[in-house]
Amino acid sequence: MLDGFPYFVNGLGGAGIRTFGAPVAGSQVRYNGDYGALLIEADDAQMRFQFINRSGTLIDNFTLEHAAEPTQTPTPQATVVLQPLADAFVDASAPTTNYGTEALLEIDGSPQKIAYLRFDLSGLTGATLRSAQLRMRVADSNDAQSTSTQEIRLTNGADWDEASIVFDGRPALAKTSLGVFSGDAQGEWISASLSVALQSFFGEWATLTLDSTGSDGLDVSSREGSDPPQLVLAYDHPPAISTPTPTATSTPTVTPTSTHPPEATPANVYLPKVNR
Ligand SMILES: [Ca+2]
Ligand SMILES: [Ca+2]
Repeated sequence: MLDGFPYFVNGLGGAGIRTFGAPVAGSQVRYNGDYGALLIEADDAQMRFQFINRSGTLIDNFTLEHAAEPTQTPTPQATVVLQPLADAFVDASAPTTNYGTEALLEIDGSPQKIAYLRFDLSGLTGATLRSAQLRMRVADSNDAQSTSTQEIRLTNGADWDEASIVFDGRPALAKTSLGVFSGDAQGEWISASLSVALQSFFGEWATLTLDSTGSDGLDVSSREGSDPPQLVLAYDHPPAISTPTPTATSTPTVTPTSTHPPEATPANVYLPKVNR
């Protein structure tokens, strides 16, 4: 062992075995009883050195342990509840009428009624979304509940205006569904789990749309109503501390140097006795 580094000098693979000279300072083990070889096995956790002679006897071994992983600061988690910046529905049976200030959002398949809800996700740049839920309160009015399924889709947040959006010229719906509402009851809060694909809009505005192919319409409170919709997001902040690099001493060092000239038959083996 020299300056904290283990050195292995293995000369027992050549011609005749020589006698020892004076041990080098720091030497721990030496062996010249037979020929042999150094077996090195390594995995993520350690590197193990074993000198084994021709008869299979383990003469000495040494193990380098991987330095312990630095403790990482737990990623802080947070939950935010967002209400829509804007919401409106459009109605195929009144294709030029704007419903941006109504107290209700109506979703139906016949006639087709589609709701648009804009959320501001600009404060979530760099965060990692863990879960997302859209919560809405079914209206108390007659037949507000629905036995149909409503698809929740994600689209660009900026290309419509609450005060002017109408069925004709409405923004196109995304093909992929983020989640669904189904089986709701009049006057109750309903909740739908959304795909974390919503994260793709972190840092900007996002629009959630609700549409249905069923014929039992759903009426929920809009942001102008008594119980505005809620988007509940659980997310991780970016890690505050990066992982430190391992120290230099964690690197295994094996230096097969020999004090003997090349033409001489090597004979001395110095094997550390650490961690036996
Ligand atoms: Ca509105
Ligand atoms: Ca209904």
